[in-house]
Amino acid sequence: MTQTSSNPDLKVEFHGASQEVAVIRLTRPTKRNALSDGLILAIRDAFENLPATVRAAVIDGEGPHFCAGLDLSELKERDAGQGLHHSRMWHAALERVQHGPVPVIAALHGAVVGGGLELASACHIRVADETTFYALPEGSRGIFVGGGGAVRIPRLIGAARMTDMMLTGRVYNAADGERIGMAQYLVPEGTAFDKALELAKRVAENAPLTNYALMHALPRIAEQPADQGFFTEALMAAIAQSAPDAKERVRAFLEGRADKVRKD
Ligand code: 1HE
Repeated sequence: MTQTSSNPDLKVEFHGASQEVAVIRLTRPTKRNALSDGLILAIRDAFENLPATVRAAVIDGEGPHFCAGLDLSELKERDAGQGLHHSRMWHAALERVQHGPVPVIAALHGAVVGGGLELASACHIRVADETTFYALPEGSRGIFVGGGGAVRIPRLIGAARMTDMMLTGRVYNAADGERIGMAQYLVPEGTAFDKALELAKRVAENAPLTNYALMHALPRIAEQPADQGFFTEALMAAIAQSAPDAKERVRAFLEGRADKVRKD
């Protein structure tokens, strides 16, 4: 099933037996999926309006590049106040990706640059194929990140690496990107979407409260001082294990009805 978006540069489709995976695709390949204001708002709207059947999402980009970042043709003269509101609009949209209803898996290929890397860093899992490259050309364009990159990217790769990328224009290839933490998976050319969809179907099978805890509790716990983190963890653990779904899943394992952990 395909749901039309209010913006022609974004398509939303549903996959899986019960339409449990939403695929949100940037469809502006002639402009390398550059993110216009309209496209950023369409991403926000897509996550705000996901049907209740959806348990996981994939973000993909049509064509050879995932996303070339901010649509530079829209970067006209803005005064300081307009610039502030523009950045806050990106924040609101990417907040819906990171803290929306379901885990999001990015299928990366080709350019993942500028605002494209900011979008990718708001996702929960990044799968990159061998053509992927990462850059933050903001430094050479005389601007700064504004889509949450200053908060999210250092948490993936460290502030020192991000500083180097922006000061020197350093570009990381797919293998080095995976090594430093840009992506959790590195796959052969042309297979990032298939791998992301496979992972999304698996994520969709989890208990919803487990996925909720991973999206909403874990990042907060990671930011807390240890003593508070242990306490928040205990609260989240108690809530998750008290759900009927958790009790049934544990019973299924004890009765030999559930998969064992396997190394392959
Ligand atoms: C664009 C954009 C864009 C391409 N805004 N139009 N981002 C950047 O600084 C990256 C700029 N883009 C590039 O470096 C390259 O385009 C790519 C490496 C991504 C791809 O190269 P290539 O050779 O495949 O494509 P191309 O020929 O450069 O681009 C094809 C068309 O897309 C061309 O338009 P055309 O009308 O001449 O065909 C390009 O102008 C257009 N295009 N990228 C507008 N970004 C919240 S703050 C975030 C701040 C940022 O993201 S700054 C970083 C912006």
